[in-house]
Amino acid sequence: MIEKINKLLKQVEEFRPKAVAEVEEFRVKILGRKGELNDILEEFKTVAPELKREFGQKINQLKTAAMNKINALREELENSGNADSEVQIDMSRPGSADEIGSRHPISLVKNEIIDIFGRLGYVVADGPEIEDDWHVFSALNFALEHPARDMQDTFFSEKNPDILLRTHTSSIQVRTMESQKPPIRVVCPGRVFRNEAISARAHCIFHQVEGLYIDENVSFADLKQSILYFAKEMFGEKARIRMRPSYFPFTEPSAEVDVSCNLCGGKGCNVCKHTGWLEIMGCGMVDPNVLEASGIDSKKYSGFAFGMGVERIAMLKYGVKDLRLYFENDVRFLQQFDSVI
Ligand code: 2NM
Repeated sequence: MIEKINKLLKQVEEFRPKAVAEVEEFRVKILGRKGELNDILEEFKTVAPELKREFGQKINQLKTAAMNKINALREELENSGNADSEVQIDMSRPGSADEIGSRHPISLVKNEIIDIFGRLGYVVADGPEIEDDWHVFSALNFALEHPARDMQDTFFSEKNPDILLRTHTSSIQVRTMESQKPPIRVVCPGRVFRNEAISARAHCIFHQVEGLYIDENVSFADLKQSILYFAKEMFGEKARIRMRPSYFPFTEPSAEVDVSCNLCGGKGCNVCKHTGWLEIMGCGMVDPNVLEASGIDSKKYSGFAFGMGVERIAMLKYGVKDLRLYFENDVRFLQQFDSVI
């Protein structure tokens, strides 16, 4: 034990640190809770009574020497100024990697939708989130008593009932039709707002991408093939689609589009509720009333439109079960969608 103490005394004596951090490391090694001194004190308990005095003095000598040395070195190094401490940076130490963020899955899927339609010649159009009744409802053939105009479904301005938060991005398409001549080929991504209770499947703010194509002789066959192209690009070459008749105020005829379930390949599973199909969007031929309301000659031109919820597409693509994950921004969720785009 005496030998061990002498060895440590020698170490204390010869200790020549370059930086304050080394002093602290040394202090922990000698005087720390799990340090050398405590080991010795533990051993001291078993020393014969007649040797306790001598050993005790030796231990105190070590403790005092270590504390004095450490305090002196600390002061010396701290006072030695910046110029010196800069020289003492260890340039050979590996750097710490920067943490790089990742794109939000909603942005990834939104951008992918835009890219797919971009390859078909669609350009992005933008518009305001705070809209007026005309661009959200009236120009889109919504009857005055249509339930979507209800306070229960739409956020209206308290001061002016003509001002509201858009409930779909079709309002951008109305603005496009008002300001451009056909041919028109636009995709309209954006946030939309609905007065709904929040649950695993619904949120009062969500993201949509809607598309609009207007030209001479645009047919339902063009619509169907465009949507099939989209489904294959988004869900894989094996994807098939089916269309079910539906109703929207702004399209006639209208359809709901299903894609074959990419998880079970159409055999039936929990996600597709054993139907083999997943609903991905609504679409239809733009109602002539809508074209005329925006100043487009419905005798000369026809067009199709479609709309989809980005959260829904992202849930189906990534197998996310609860919509709320997209809004909570828990990095453990978000980091699973690593990307450099
Ligand atoms: C959908 C479904 C069907 C749509 C229609 C229009 C417009 F402005 F051209 F009339 N924009 N978007 C449309 C059609 C949207 O979403 C489910």
